[in-house]
Amino acid sequence: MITSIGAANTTVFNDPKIQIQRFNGLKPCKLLSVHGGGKFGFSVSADSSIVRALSTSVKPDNSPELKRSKVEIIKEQSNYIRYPLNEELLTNNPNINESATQVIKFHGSYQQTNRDERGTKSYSFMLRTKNPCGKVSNRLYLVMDDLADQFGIGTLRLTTRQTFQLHGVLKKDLTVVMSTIIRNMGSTLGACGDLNRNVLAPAAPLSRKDYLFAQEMAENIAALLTPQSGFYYDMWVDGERIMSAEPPEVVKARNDNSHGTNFPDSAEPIYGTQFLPRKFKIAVTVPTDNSVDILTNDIGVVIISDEDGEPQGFNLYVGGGMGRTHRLETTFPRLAEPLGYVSKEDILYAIKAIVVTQRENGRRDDRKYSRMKYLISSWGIEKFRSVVEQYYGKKFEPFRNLPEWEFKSYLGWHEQGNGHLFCGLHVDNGRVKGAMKKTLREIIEKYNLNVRITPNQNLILCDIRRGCKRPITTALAQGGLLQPRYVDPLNLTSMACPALPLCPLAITEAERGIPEILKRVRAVFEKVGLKYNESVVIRITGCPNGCARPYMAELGFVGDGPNSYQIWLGGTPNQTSLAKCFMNKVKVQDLEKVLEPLFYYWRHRRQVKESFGDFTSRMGFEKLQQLVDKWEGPVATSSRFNLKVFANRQTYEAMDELAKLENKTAHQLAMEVIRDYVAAQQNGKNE
Ligand code: SRM
Ligand code: SF4
Repeated sequence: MITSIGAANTTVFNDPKIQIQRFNGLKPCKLLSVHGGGKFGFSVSADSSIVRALSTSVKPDNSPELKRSKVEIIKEQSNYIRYPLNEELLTNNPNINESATQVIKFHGSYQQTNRDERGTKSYSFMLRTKNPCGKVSNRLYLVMDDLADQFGIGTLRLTTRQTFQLHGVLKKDLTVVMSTIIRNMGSTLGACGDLNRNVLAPAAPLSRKDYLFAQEMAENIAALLTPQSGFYYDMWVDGERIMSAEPPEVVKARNDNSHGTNFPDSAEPIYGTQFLPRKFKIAVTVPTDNSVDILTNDIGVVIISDEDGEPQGFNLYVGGGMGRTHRLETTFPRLAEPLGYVSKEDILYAIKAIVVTQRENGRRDDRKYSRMKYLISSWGIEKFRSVVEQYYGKKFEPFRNLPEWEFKSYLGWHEQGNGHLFCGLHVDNGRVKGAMKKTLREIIEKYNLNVRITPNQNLILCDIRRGCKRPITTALAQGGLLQPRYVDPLNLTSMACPALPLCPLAITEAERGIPEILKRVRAVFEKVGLKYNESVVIRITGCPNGCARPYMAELGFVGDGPNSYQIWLGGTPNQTSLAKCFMNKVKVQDLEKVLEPLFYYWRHRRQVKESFGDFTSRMGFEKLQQLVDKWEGPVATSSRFNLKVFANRQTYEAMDELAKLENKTAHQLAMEVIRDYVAAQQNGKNE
């Protein structure tokens, strides 16, 4: 038995108001090491899948204490994420101090300023919810919609991790907004901060065994890794714990300390006082469904079912992540890699073992290198696996074979499989606003619908009775929420992060810039003769942190200066390969100089059904660079024919109104409708 893991001592800090239980949170890792040597707490027997904890004496660890980042000290002195936020909330200042800014993240909020405004800073708070598998109850949706109007900037943001963001909440309103969310069975606990973030799972409300199981697992993993010390409820609802009951297997797995994972007497048995070195991200899915961008997560969990479709266990991937720093090659985006297979009874224990391995070994001195991807990169997967196995108490079985991944958007109308329908709606960059927000609210309220947020910033209306399909479709169209066939295919798969004006890390525009960029890409498509229904996955971020996962896109734009972007190429439509940086500092006004030759040669030199991403990877950057450098415009072809359209006034005005909602001209929209119609007729003929 390893007695020193989790042993607590009490430290009283200078401030008399805080007495802190300080655990050896940073130390127990030193007891563990991998195979061989003198100071190990575990041994792995070669012929057995069982790893046993040993009661051998452990050499004292004399290695010098590593430097710790500022945030580590703030966490340690926060009395489990309370101080100094509790005091800062009581002042009349519009903002909170630096330490409280770090602490409030664990409560699900970021302090921000409006970067469009010059002079005095106007402070506000962004709140982010936690919604495992994107599930949002009817009641919570309506509450969030109201809160956005009453206390926010009048919009809701659907995020790339299936949550809501509410921007623009003033400090004086924080308690009322937080408590309203909590009392309506929502939560922002741990939506930000150094802990497990929202757990992704396919948003489709299909009543298939594997999908239901994936969603249940996402909820259980989220519960397992939810903070336990009560700071959230103390801060916002006077300590009243308003939460759903946890499944007993989750409580059992959390409290289990058979393999030295826990701080046994701590208010945070898994996290201790220091929580994790950095944010931590998990996604669960079923084979083929890569709607969750599985390989970009710290842990990717894939359900493995038997021939009768009965879930049996899970494949685990580890070590994905997107964030990087410009011109610092030691930081990089990384794809998760296979770790192994676990049976369904063991999954929570395996997840805990991985989290604890990162807790104990992830770097805490420099936050740029604290994500688990850097630990795995430096150790290699074999060493990582064997350390995890020590905390898990078993060996992983070999990773099971998986079929190809597909991107599934779930847009449009679908059967749920239980007699009801669901309808996936494309929401440009996840921003729910204006007429569309009003319409959505009316529909969700009138038909009493639950919703799901997708990892692609879209929304799914669930549990719709068949008879309601027609009136809902009409109401949606009137609010500008068009069925996918009426949305430009480029928009359907594109994403942009919020960036300016509120994100403090933004270097340039993303959400506000993308409509114009997509229009220009469409124009380039037309110029080089690409068909309307051909598409590429485009993702834009205002900085290299990669919030809209641009490094998985076929064409990624990553802000690297005012009005300039890096161009990343080589991702695939199913998000399974990592893009590479093709060009730096391309000014936004010069994008066509790069895109025109790339799209022109894709059109003319691609292999049958070759995607843009695969084409750019096959050609190689050297060749592509030559093509861009030598580009003098497309060889004149007769790819554009003039088609004049005349309409009566009523039709024109209706068209114009619809077009404005989509930020287009009436002529552009008319051409799209005609093109769609002709394509559909042609497809019909070919079938
Ligand atoms: Fe992110 C920081 C927005 C998903 C990597 N992200 C931020 C902050 C909070 C800026 C800050 O630290 O002050 C942004 C707030 C902007 C605003 O005004 O709203 C922000 N991130 C977002 C969202 C809203 C983008 C979106 O378009 O939806 C996503 C919210 C997710 C959620 O609901 O939990 C969001 N962020 C992501 C993702 C994608 C994902 O998780 O699948 C990533 C890349 C994956 C990863 O983590 O490796 C991501 N965000 C980052 C990073 C870089 C982390 C790193 O490892 O280096 C930062 C900066 C940081 O943590 O220091 C960051
Ligand atoms: Fe902000 Fe950068 Fe994330 Fe965009 S990618 S939201 S600019 S941190």
